[in-house]
Amino acid sequence: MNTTVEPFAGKKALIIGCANERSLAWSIAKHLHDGGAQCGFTYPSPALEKRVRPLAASLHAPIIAPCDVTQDQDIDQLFTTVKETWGTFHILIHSVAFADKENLEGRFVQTSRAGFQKALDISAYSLVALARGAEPLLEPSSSIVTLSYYGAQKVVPNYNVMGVAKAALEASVRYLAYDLGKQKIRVNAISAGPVKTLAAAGIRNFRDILTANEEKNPLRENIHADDVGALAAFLCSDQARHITGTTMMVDSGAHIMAF
Ligand code: IMJ
Repeated sequence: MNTTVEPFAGKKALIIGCANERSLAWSIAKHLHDGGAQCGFTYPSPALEKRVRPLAASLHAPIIAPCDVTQDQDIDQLFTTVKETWGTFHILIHSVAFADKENLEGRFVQTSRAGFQKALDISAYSLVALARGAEPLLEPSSSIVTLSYYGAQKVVPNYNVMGVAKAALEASVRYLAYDLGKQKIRVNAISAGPVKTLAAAGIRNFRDILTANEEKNPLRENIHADDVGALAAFLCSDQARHITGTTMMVDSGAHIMAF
């Protein structure tokens, strides 16, 4: 078993935000598992538990734990479970975002205080809280990876408060990378092009967004969940041992275009 074939042999990965088989987090879990990693999963609600259990079981996950990332007690309990099951671990995947639907259409200026706080709490602060909980259990040379989107950096119509939340997330990646660097823990974000996942469900004109993106990006192709899985696996591997604090784009080059 050489390290090229099994880069994650003996490694343990905690996956936060796998909702179903289309989730980017699921693709990441499969890539890590293919590389020899053990994967543990969390779910935020009984409804999603039903979707996650069979996926987790198919990878023989030793951890399938509840965690509502807005609840400090849930996060504490999660890491108690991780400590009991694994002792220490090596990879934390954060693939969590939520804003109220009413804040993902119309004018950003109309975003309520409560809507803004909810989006930032679930989509950005959760990374900080999870990183803090994970820190004492993460081995040196561990990796934390989160998921972002280009709406953090430029205006994407209707992305609205999620753009602000992803900007906070990408900045949090940099500050966490600085803090955790001392323990040789790396923190990076993947900014993925549009993919039809649960996070895209119900987004107005999402099909049109996919079509337009496909016509305009340099490669004239939309990305696949597998592209995200492959980049996450790279970022978690020893190949990326000196990469931290970055946001890497997997978007067929869309971000280089002026329009
Ligand atoms: C989401 C909204 C508007 C435009 C969008 C998206 N584009 C893309 C997305 C162009 C690619 C998907 N995306 C990158 C997200 O981060 C989605 C987050 C999200 C989605 C929902 C849908 C259902 C809901 N709340 C949500 N909160 C966050 O109720």
